[in-house]
Amino acid sequence: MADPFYITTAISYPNGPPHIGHAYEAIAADAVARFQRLAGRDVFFLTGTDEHGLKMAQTARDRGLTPHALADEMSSLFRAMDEKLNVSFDRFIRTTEPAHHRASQAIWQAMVERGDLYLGRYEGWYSVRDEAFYDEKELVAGEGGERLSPQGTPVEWTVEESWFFRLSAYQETLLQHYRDNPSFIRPEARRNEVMRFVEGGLSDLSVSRTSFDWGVKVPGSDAHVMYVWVDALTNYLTGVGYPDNSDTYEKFWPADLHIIGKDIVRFHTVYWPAFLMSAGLPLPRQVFGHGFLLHRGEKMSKSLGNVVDPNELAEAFGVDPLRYFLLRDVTFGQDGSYSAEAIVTRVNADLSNSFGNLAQRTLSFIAKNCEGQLPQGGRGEAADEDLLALVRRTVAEEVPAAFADLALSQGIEAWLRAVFACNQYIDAQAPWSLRKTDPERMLAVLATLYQAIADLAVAISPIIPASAAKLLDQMGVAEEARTFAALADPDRYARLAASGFTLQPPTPIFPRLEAPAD
Ligand code: ME8
Repeated sequence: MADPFYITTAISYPNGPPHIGHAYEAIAADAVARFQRLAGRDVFFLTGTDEHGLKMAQTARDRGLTPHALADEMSSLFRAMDEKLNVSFDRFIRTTEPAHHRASQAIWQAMVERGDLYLGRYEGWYSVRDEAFYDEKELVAGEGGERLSPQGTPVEWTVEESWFFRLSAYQETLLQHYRDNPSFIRPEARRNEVMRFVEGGLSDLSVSRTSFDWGVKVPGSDAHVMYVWVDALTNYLTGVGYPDNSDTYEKFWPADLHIIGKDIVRFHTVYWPAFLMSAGLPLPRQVFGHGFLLHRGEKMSKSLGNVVDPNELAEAFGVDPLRYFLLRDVTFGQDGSYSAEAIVTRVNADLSNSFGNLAQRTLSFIAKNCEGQLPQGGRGEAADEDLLALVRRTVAEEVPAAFADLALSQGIEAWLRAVFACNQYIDAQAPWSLRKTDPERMLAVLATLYQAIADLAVAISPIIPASAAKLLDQMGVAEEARTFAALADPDRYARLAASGFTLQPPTPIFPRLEAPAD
């Protein structure tokens, strides 16, 4: 039985359409999910929308809609974006689903039973944009002297009856957990921030609201709805069947990896593990806080007019070029910048000119000069074995090690180095000259290149799945042979060559992109 691997993204607020930051997170998580599938894990990949809370209620009111109607409209755009970007989720969860209400009430009840919830009165600052409570000492002054949250969003003074969660009781247990599990919070810089924050002391957390009713009802306390983060975080349990379906829950919980943005690390690494400990449930193995995507180095905001629709980018450049750019140019865990020019430059250099050109020249040459038959035999030389050994090391060791460690851009760089080595090899061996001078040698060169290209296509498939599949289809590599385990089979090429597969004249996989007009 394959080892389970449970991966999640954050669930997005559907108070507006998705932006490129949402696309980035979905694509990164998808690459990891696809990589783990190729590595033989039994993957469950959860994503979805976070539909409760004051932000949703206020946006709906401004638009003259019910919150539910707003959530329906926008959630479908998130789902459509995921489908367009080839995000291979196993479940798209919506927190308005009845199953999710049951899960949230079940974890709430477990926290009650532990004695960690008590009724009190909240007086303090709340940011609707962040859906977060802040201590006075965390606030910063805005340009006009007004109080702002540390994220720069407006805060309002809030006074209401509220249920509280005894977060203060978990300070030491949390710190001990971080110390015992150094990879619980990644990257390292985020772990340090969280540890400083928790060492500074934890206040009990207000976990219910009475001033509006758009949320999950608190069991036995009808005037209260749960604070949106309590129900939002619980989506990770609902997603695998808690509390109704114990089989999938037992199989996949605890999650292996929560992929989220850096702005919500505190919710995932302080509140979430504390709720789980209180409820007596196991903790996720790892939380990875990725960086923010900036447009030409600027934060995206509606007032700057640079909130880019990911669907438009995918239309303009293609899904795989966009995926490749985001995962190659942005070091996972750090902030990154994008622009149309940067996408065009990167994709043309790496995909069109390097990998695409390598595949296109090799395959069309074979289709034309070997009557479509895969080259076999011929006179091998040391250079062939050297190249294949380098490719093997790349696809069997470097790329999987980097991807498993979430060093996505490093894995891609290792892959690209092997592509460059193939291009050097083809230039040095010049099969087009050998055709007349030494056809026996030509056969060995072409066979070497064919194997190298097929293996490189498999290894990069988590990043550019549709293009890799198209290329492997053209090359006759069977679907079941597109895994890391299959790459370890030394006879795979000989079997394919002997299968009688006929290579048709190929169509280019990565057409060159045009620079944008303006
Ligand atoms: O935070 N670049 O929802 P959200 C990269 N509902 N990532 C970005 C980004 C950017 N410019 N802007 C946002 C929420 N993100 C909550 C999550 S999880 C139980 C609840 C990331 O729609 C952000 O960091 O504001 C988060 O991980 C995700 O997009 C959804 O953000």
